[in-house]
Amino acid sequence: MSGTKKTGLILWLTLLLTGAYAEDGSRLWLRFSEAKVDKTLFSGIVSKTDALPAKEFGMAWNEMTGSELKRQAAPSSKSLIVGTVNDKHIKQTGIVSDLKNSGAEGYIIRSLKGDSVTVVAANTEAGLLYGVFHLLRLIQTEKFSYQLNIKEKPLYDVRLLNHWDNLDGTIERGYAGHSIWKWNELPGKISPRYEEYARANASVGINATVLNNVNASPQMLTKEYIQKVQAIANVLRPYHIRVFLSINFSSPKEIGGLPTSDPLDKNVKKWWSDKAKEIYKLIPDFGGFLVKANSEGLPGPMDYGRTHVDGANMLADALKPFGGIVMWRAFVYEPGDDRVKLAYNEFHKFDGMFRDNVIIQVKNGPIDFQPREPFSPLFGAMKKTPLMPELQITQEYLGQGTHLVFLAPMWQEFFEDDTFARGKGSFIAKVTTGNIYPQKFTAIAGVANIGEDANWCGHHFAQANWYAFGRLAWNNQISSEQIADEWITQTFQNKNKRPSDKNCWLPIKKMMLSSHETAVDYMMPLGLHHIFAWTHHYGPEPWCDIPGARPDWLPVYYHRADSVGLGYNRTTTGSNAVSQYYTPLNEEFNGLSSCPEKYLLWFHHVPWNYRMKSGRTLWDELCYRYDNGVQQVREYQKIWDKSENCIDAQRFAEVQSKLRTQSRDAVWWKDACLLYFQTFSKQPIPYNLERPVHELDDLKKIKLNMGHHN
Ligand code: BDP
Repeated sequence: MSGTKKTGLILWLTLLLTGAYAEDGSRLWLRFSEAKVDKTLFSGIVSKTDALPAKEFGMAWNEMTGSELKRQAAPSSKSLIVGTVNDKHIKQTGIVSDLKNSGAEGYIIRSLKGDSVTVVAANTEAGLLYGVFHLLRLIQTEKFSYQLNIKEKPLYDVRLLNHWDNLDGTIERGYAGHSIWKWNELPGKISPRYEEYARANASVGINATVLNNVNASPQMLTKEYIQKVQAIANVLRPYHIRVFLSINFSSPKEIGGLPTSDPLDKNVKKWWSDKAKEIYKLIPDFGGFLVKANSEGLPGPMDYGRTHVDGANMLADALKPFGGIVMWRAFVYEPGDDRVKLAYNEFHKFDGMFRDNVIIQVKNGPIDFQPREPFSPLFGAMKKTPLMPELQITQEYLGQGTHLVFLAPMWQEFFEDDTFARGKGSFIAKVTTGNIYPQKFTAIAGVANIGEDANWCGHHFAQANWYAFGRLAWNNQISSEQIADEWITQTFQNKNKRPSDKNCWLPIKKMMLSSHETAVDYMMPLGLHHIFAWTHHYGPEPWCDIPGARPDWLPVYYHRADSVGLGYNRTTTGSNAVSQYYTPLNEEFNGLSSCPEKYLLWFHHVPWNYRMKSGRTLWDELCYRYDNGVQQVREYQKIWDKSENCIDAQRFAEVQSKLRTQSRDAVWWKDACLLYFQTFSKQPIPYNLERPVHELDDLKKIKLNMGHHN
């Protein structure tokens, strides 16, 4: 090796070991070099040398301590033992019988009495990998001890990301740059990011991914692309991440040369069976298909007079011999009746008619990832059909790549909602994990917010939403507060700022935990929804009413403001969407005074002078909510600026700048909505509140050029 090369290597190693990386957010929450770890915590590791979990631990240990964790043939005092039930050292610990009900992904982390030995044990290597990442998290957050006794297994079987990535590298509703999947380079060239992606997902328990957009190109299933998918699957496999694909229902016609894609046509069936065979030959652990059919103009079985059942079952039959599943989306709505009711009406009648390898993927709310929605009434309504929640990690309707909005509290609210499907206590958390009606398998999806930006997610705090999704998919009972704590400590800690430094992290945690409610306040409080600007869904456009456009894509359809009041009457005297919920929830939503105020304008058309619980009129309350949203964002700016000495310069500056935009946007939202609704209420904004700083006419002229179709 030449002298300069050697110096280069040494420099590189020093940088690696001292943790002097650029603080661009690329290391996500896996910043092991920043953890403060006593080198003598473990004396060595007892594990199979070629096992990935042990390797991952070893790498992290190197980063944390700057030294190698030596391998031991047999445990001694302070050893770390990492192994499956087949390893002799695990057998000797007596843990094996405790792993009986841990399944393929569960694990135990236990300190053995006496000589401070720590054991990570599981039935399979997948379980072991999750166990190792749990142990690392404990060390990173300074929660490790020699008195551990942890037993975990995931609540959902399939915990998957849905990438809405197109084959040309663009991402539908993506705000972090282009796609990380480099289709034009694959399969020859493998980006190093694929493995980093796999590691990050495994570290939070995500075990599956759909690589392409639900608005799927038929190209995806060509031989050429399946080979590219195979190359990605090969990188993800060691991290126990299975690959799925979104498919276009017209594929047999588009790329198969058939005259039809009718699901009952025997040539069409054969085409799909052959296609499945072709895929599984290259990707033996391929997960299956995600399908958006007869939705927003996409093809589907109804084009041939067939039903969703016909379409889903045909695909299920093709995948069945290989163990694949079909995730069939319930996101369907045709212009006509109240959009809120459509998915329920279309799907609940099919209960019990799907094959046992079909699962219906349902968005958390009945419309479309609005800042706040009541849960979709399909949850709990389908008793004999597995359902999986679809959450949106990418912030399409929540400030996109710019606003700081931590989504865990919103998802927690969803999991805690009671469907009353089998009486009180039928929470979504239970319904969707097969604890109310048995489900052969369970799953949960999150629409990814990942792109090729250095920090992966566009906004540094958007990483917390990826992290939170993984943690909740593992266990939907973890509190938002715990998730925020874990994430902040791992993501922002540095050698000088310890997790115990409350002054640094507490205000940031408070900011995160209130940030969703804040966004709801400055965008759409009290049950307002879908008053976004046409196409891009970033800013406000409550006045938007384009002649000839689909009414259910227009804000005026949703808010129904008039001289009497505001909101959509979905009670028994209106569209009667309330009737899709079980008693007593339907009655609670139906009553003006019993309806939770956070959903008031979702279910009721409310007079401007209606008295709210605060004693204010609806109009005044609306003004207060918008104003509160603005004030809160300003508080966040203060919190952030005060934490300057806790955060590295680069991430500090980047978040600071985004908060400034968010603060201006909040005022934009408030002024736009209040000035517009004021043209109906004809009442003054309460005089103790800040005055608008915009003219309504100017706001109406804003046209952001952000693209997109609806
Ligand atoms: C909406 C998005 C649109 C998606 C659609 C879907 O605006 O881009 O294609 O949902 O989920 O949220 O299919």
